[in-house]
Amino acid sequence: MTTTSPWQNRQRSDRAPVPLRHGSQVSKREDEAMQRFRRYGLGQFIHFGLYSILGNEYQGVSARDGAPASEWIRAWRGPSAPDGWTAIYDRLNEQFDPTELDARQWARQAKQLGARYVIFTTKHHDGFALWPTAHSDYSIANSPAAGRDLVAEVVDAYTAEGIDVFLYFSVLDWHHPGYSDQVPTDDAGRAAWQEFLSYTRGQLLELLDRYPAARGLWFDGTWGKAWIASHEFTYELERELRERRPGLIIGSRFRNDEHGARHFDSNGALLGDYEQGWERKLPADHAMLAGNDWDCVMTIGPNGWGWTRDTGDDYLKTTDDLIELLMRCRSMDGNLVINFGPDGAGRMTAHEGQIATELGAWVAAHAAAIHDAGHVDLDPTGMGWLTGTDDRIFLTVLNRPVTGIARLRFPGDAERVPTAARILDSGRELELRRTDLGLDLDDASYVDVRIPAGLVTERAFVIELELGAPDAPARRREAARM
Ligand code: H79
Repeated sequence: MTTTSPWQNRQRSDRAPVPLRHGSQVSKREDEAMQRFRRYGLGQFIHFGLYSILGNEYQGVSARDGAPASEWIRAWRGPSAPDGWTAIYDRLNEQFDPTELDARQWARQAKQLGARYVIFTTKHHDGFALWPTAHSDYSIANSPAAGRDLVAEVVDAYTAEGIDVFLYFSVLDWHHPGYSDQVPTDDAGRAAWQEFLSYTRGQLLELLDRYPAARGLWFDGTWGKAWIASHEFTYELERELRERRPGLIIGSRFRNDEHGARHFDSNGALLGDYEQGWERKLPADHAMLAGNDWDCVMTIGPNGWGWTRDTGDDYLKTTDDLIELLMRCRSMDGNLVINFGPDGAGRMTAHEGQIATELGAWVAAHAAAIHDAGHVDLDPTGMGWLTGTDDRIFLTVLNRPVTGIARLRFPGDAERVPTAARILDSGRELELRRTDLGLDLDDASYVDVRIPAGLVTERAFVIELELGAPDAPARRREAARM
């Protein structure tokens, strides 16, 4: 078996398909749950767990030089790591008590942000379950917060706000004695691994049974060699999860085929309902997605998903950065999921609060261009990102042309062309001309929209173009530039 890069098998349509026992189980879904997924547009990720107590430091010493990320602080190594560090970390359950955590407040903030789904860390790599699982002692039931169930609190509060819930679940587990990165080589190792698989299956079924309102699963930590070798088990488990919860949405990070092909099977078919490989990165263009559903999960700071007490000189993405990312995702039919990392008490940070307010205001004013609008098959404009519906095109202007003219190129035989233009949030009408510039050798026509010189906006603005049948042939080049 070889371990392949997630992207290696993408769109391998030029080859004759090979027979697979554990290939993809699904083709593109059109059911109500997936239709909802396609209209989310914006989501919120929440990373909360034992690591949130620390904020990427311990007793005033920063883990910055020794740990890969704040939520990876258990893996702190090197000179700055405290003596006996992993044992110290593993006992953090004894301090876990998020007394300020009010999931209803989180959900109200997420609503303000304009998020339509939330992905919540039920169990991260450290193995600590935020619900009182029957399958392990390492859970909230064994902490000062015993009696609480954070998964239930989040599912209930967000569902009440009309925000769908996806459960993040890490297969990689630093606490369970049976977890291994390597394929077991002796009987004891195999028995321990089987034990781990049955624990994982138990927790996943338990999550589905306890939280029937949860819509989907967002998997992580599935790159270990032993998990990759367990393709028969994971194939059967996917079947079981789907049977248990019809309509459940499962990400492509869950499993691999018998050749070790992850995300996409050896024939290029997506291994799940949506592409789950876009972690802190974005597709180069819409074409490479081949019509697959996807989301992009993004941190506000640099890599690091749990709370960070001292962000130092880290660059924190601004509202404008996030508007750009959001509209770029929507222009390629994807959802942008912005990560929030509350502190150990359960409080969101001030910067996150600011993003929720500012981005939320922008999203509310431009909702028509975001949730129901998707990819538009027109040339990129360089001015920003295009989204659209059957009868509207939206141009989110991030780079405002100094000419004062926003120009879009349409095929000459387009049956629907812009017939009216306005600024989306204010409704202000804009002058629009369709011209035949003769700028190139094809029969394209160009639509010029005048951006009023007096238009002053604090952030990106959106030009809404109404589509209709062309009422007259495009004007000749004499009419160019109004
Ligand atoms: O939960 C967040 C991350 O903790 C998690 N996914 C997001 C949503 C994540 N964990 N690992 N990764 C993402 C990428 C894996 C990086 C690895 Fe490594 C490279 C694992 C082993 C080699 C970085 C370097 C971590 C340890 C060494």
